[in-house]
Amino acid sequence: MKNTFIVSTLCAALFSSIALAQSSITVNNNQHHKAEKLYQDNCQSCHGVDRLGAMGPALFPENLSRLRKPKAIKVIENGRLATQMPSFKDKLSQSDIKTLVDYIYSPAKVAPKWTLTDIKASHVQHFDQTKLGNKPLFNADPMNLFIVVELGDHSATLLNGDTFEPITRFKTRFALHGGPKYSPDGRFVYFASRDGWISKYDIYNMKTIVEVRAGINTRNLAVSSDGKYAIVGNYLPHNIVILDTATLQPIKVVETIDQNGKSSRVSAVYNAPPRHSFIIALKDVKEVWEIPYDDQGGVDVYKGWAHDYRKDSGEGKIENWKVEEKFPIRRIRTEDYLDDFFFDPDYINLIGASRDSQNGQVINLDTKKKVATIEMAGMPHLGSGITWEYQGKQVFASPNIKEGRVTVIDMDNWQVIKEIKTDGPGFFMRSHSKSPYAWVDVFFGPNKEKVHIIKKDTLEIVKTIAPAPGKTAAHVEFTKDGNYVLLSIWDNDGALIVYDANTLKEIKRLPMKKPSGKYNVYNKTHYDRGTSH
Ligand code: DHE
Repeated sequence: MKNTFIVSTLCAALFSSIALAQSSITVNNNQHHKAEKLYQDNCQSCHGVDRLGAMGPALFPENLSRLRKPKAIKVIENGRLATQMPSFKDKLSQSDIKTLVDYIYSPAKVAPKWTLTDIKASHVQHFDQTKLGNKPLFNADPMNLFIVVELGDHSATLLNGDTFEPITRFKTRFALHGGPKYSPDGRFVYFASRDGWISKYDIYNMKTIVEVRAGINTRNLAVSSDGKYAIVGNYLPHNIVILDTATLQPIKVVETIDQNGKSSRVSAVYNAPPRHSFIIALKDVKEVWEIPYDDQGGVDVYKGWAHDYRKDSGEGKIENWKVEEKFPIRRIRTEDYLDDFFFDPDYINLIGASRDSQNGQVINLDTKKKVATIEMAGMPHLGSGITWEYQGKQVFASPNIKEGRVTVIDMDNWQVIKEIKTDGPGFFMRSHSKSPYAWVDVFFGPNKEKVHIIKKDTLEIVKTIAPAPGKTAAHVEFTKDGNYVLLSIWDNDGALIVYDANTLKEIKRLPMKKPSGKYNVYNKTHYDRGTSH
C-alpha cells in the first residue's frame, strides 16, 4: 500500500513536471511565433527573410557584438542615425520591442553559411566576352561617361557626360550599395548589391556579362589598380572574397578573424593604388588589414614588410622567410574600433573614427603607428571627405552626420582649421581638382532639400540651393573637365540636375527614380582629388 502511494505520488509529480515543461515549451513556442510575426511585419522588408539582411544589415547575435541589448532597444525605439532605420516607438509597444530584441539576439535555427562551393555554384555567365567587340557601340567620350545608380527601381543609367543624354538604362541587382568600381580602362563596371551579388557590366557593349554571389550580406567591393582582382567585404559570412575580374570566379576566401580568434564583420574594402594593395576595415575587432595584390607572389612589395609578416605569421627567422602564399595579410592594430575611413592622397595615412567616439585617429599605414588624434565633435562622415590645397597647405574636409558643420583639417598637423556651419547634418561632399567650389548636402532634418556650395579658397559658403522643395537633394559628381556638376533629387519621383560648375546655374533636369550615387569614369579611374575612391 505504502509503495503504491509512493509510486502514484511520484507519477503525479512526474506528470505535473512534464505538464509544466510542456506548458513552458508552448509559451516559448508562442513567444517565438509572436517574435517571428513581429519581425516579418516590421523588419523583414529591410533586414531580409530569416534575418539574412537586404537593404538593412543581417541581424544575428554574431553581427550584433558591438551593440548591447539596451542600445538595440533604443535603436528600434528611435531609429539609427545615418542609416535608413526608422523609429518604431509610435508603432510598437515596449513589450513588442523587447520581444524583437530577444529574437534578433537568438541564434539562427540553421547557421547561415556561404562557402566557396556556394559562391562557385552561384556563378552566372550571361554573355561570352570573347564574342563581343571592344569598341563602344555608341558615340560618346568613353572617359566622360557616368553611371547613375537609381535605387527607386533598382536600375542604372549610362549617361553621356558631354550631352547629358542617357545612352541606356538597365536593371541592376536589388539594393546596390557603395560606389560601383570601373576597370582601369573604363570599359567595365563592377556593382555590389547588399545581398551579395557582384555584377560585371560591359559599358562598350551595354551588357551584364557575368555575375556571382560573393556573400549573403555584403558591404562593398574594390578593384585593384591593374584591374585584375576585385575584393568583396561581407557582413555575412564574416569574410572577404577575392575574385578574378576576367571571369568573376573566386580566387580566395579569407575568414575575418583577429589574432585572438575573434570573428568580425567587414566594414569596407578599399584599393590603395600607390601601395598596390587592398585595405580591409574590420568592424568588430581593433584591426585593419592590408593585402598586397601585386603579381610575382608579391615578393618585391612584401620585402619592406618582411618583418611584419614574420611577426604576424609567427614564422621563423627573417632570412628564411618567404612569401609563398598569394594575398598575405598584414595586420595593423588600432586603439579603437574604426567604422568610417578616409585615406590621404598618398595612401600613407588612414584617418578613422569609431561611431561612438568624439575623436578621429590618424594611423600611419607604413609604421602601423597612430600619429595623431583629431578632435571632431558630432559624427564626422570621414568616408565622404575630400582634400584640396588651401593657402599652400593640404586640407581635409568632412561633413558631419550628427551636426550641421563641415570640419576642415590641416593635414600637416591634423589640427582643425575651421568648422563651417551648415543648415543641418550632411552625408556627401564633393569637388573636382579644377573647381573652385566644394558641394555638401544637408541630408538629414528639416533642411534636407538644401545643398551648400563652399568656396575652397575662403572656406565660406557662397551659395545654398534647394532645387526641389521638400525632397532630399544629395550627392554630386563633376564631369571629367570639372565644368559641370550633377546632383540627385533623392526621391522615387526624383531627378538628376546638371549645373554649370562655375556660374552655379541649373542647365538641365532629367527625371529619375531615386538616383543615389553617380560616378564619372575619368574621375574615378584617375582618383581625382575631389571624388570618392
Ligand atoms: Fe553608404 C558608400 C557605409 C548607409 C549610400 N557607404 C559607402 C561606403 C561605405 C558606406 C563604407 C564606401 C564604400 C564604397 O563606395 O565602395 N553606408 C555605410 C554605412 O555604414 C551606413 C551608414 C549604414 C548602412 O546601411 O550600411 C550607410 N549609404 C547608406 C545609406 O543609407 C545610403 C544613403 C543609401 C543606400 O544606398 O543605402 C548610402 N553609400 C551610399 C552611396 C555610396 C556609399 C551612394 C557611394 C558614395 C560615393 O560617392 O562613392
